[in-house]
Amino acid sequence: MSPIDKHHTSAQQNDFDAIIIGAGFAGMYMLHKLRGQGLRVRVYERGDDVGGTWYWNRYPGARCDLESMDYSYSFDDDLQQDWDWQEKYGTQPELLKYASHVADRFKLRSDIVFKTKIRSARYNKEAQAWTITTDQGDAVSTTHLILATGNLSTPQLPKIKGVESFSGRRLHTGAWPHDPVSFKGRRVGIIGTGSSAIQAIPIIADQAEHLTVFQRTANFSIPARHGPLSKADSKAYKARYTEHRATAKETPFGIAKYKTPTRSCWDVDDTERQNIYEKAWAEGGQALLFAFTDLLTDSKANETAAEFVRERIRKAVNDPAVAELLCPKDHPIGTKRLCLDSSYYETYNRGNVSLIDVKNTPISHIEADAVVVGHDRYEIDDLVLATGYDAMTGVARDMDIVGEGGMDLARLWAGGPQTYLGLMVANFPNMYMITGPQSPGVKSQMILSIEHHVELIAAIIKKAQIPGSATVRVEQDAQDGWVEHNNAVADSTLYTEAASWYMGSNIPGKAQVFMPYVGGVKRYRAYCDEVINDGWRGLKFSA
Ligand code: N01
Repeated sequence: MSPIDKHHTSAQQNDFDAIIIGAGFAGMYMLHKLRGQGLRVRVYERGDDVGGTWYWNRYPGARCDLESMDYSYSFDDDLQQDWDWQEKYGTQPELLKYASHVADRFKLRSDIVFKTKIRSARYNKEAQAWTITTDQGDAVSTTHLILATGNLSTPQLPKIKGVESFSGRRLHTGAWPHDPVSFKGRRVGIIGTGSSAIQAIPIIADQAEHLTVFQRTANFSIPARHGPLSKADSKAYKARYTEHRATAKETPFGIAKYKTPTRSCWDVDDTERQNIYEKAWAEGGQALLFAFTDLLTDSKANETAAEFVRERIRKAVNDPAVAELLCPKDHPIGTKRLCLDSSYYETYNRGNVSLIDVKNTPISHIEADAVVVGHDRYEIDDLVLATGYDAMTGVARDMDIVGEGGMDLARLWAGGPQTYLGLMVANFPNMYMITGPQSPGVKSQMILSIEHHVELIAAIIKKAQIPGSATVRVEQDAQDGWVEHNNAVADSTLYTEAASWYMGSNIPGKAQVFMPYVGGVKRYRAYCDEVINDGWRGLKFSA
């Protein structure tokens, strides 16, 4: 008899009403919410403290690309009024401090088991329970299972020959050491030019003797224009917090100031269009993408914005050949996550920074002390891997999650994720995902989407507590309809033209399917409201 079977035959009642995997912003709020409903809840977290993304991503320059006043919890007015953000965009240390403050304030840590990784989760129909096993050898049962595992939490080593044999310091941005890392006097190589690298490069360049950047795909980046947050600005925002939070829910991205655009790019002449882009560039942040209705649906419209940014890159970088290499030309702007930076392009004007194109001549292999590209050998002391994540579905591949009828989640999703609203999966009863694939999560202000999902899950669980409703299943038709809708919305945009982690393109062998919901926050929330008003259409509650 396996430990799992033994556990079930001896248990009269499940150990917990709910188990939550992950103690980032999603897991913390879910714990607070369910405890408030009187449930017995346990959270498992592989790190040794709360914070999720902000616990792991300690690379130099790590900060949020959404403004702190928006990227924060709204569920408790006292919390949002009491907490004072110091800078416009939260730094990783400040965000981690905020997570810790929330954990203290709501006394969350007593129900979180740290330094524990979940190995497997299996549904047992007879026991009406999930059994969870951990890397510490525990097996516990729960009525409800909630994956608060994040979308970018499975760091990827690049599939480059010899990467394991590098004998200097090898650092992945998503699993950065906790002790400070100094690059003073070091020859550093960095692979990757996504959001993480674009934040880290200017800071590493400032310290290192020499920094060599290995770029496969140039990315569009916009100045963050970040700086200190004045007490007066913070106070004014807080005075209208309720209104800002409500407005955010009516926008595509979940940010109050990025309203749904109303004009096509072709409604204005070239001069006015240029002025609008100039204004968005001066404002910084994601504003540029919300300038017109058709930037992400019409290639020609998109090209007007893309060329505007390329012109800014050419102006910022002194060497025309380097500038041209930094100009993205193989994907529409905004179809990969738009990066925000502080002096990224200008960093290439420094004498101690070189840019190596590894698109035309890929990195052939890595040796103990060098990265080899074709016939060229770049000797380095430290190798920084800013090579991203097995995004959105990586966790399903990492854990052994088995639902009804022996259905294996990783196998089910081998051809791309299948979910109902990015929230639940057919044949996985009482299992929920916070900002799962096919929900707007990563294409929105994440904490707003987390709060929405936490509240939906809490409401489903409340309904399941009514006698005779304990098991919640997704109807296959409802799921198929949502998958079809998700794909149709993505296909009506330019998003599918980019080889991005949204598409799974960064992981060799992964199905190329567009994963997030890009219909926008407002539309998604309206759809969910309809589902609820229709008696939780698509969900079946049974004894
Ligand atoms: O990862 P990425 P990231 N040889 O996947 C390159 C969020 N985030 O950690 O594009 C050479 O974007 C790869 O090249 P290519 C944000 O949502 C947010 O930077 O595949 N290069 C790419 O350049 C973001 O989108 C914040 O051709 C290789 C890079 O590595 C997401 O996290 C900050 C390679 C990976 O870029 C992920 O960002 C940071 C190889 N074999 C991150 N393999 C903020 O809030 C991979 N690459 C600000």
